[in-house]
Amino acid sequence: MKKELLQRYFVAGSQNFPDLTLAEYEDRLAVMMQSGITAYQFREKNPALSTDEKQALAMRLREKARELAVPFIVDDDVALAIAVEADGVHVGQDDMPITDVVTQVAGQMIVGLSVRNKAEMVAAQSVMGIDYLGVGPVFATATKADAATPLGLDGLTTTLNANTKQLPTVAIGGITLKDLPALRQSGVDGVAVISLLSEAPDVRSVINEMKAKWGTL
Ligand code: 3NM
Repeated sequence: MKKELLQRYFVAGSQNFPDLTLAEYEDRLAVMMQSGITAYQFREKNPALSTDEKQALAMRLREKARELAVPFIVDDDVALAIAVEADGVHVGQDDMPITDVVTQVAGQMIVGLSVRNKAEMVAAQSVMGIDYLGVGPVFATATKADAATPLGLDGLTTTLNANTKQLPTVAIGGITLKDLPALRQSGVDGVAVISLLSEAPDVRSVINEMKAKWGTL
């Protein structure tokens, strides 16, 4: 996996765009994919969608992502990731066990795992087949109801220091534009965000700011 794809990783479902119709949400995502997000994670948690509607949405977004050459990663659902021929799947510590995930799909698609602290980072080092690690929440976030205690920048550094295999890493949780220089300095390969982009009045300009603040790699 190219670690550059973690630079501007947009995570979202239609629940993060309560003011948009589903069609408008799909159009907004397409704009983001054209404007420089480097990966998209399908994290659909809208209770109004049936299982079939969710799969159909995943399929449409997957096709759009393919057309625009943006990696399409499915959150917490290996079966859906396989069904829509996703580029990857991402799981948290409380989702399907990472060992089961790598058994099913490692080598065929990107495998991402969330780690919330140093102990989880240490444990992740002994699992073969993980392609990247999400680390967070770095800052307090209102977007994920059950997010763990924020690491802060010091906690992030401590956690990254335990990444002895030097797997690619992406920071997540409460990230805003002003945090980017410090996060770049921490050594993470990129930032995963929801509200920074889902609540942006002008997504193109925020993505351009993200590019400018991260610099060219
Ligand atoms: N996962 P925002 S924090 C989806 O810590 C998610 O694993 C987290 O949203 C984790 O950028 C989070 O709006 C929410 O804070 C990120």
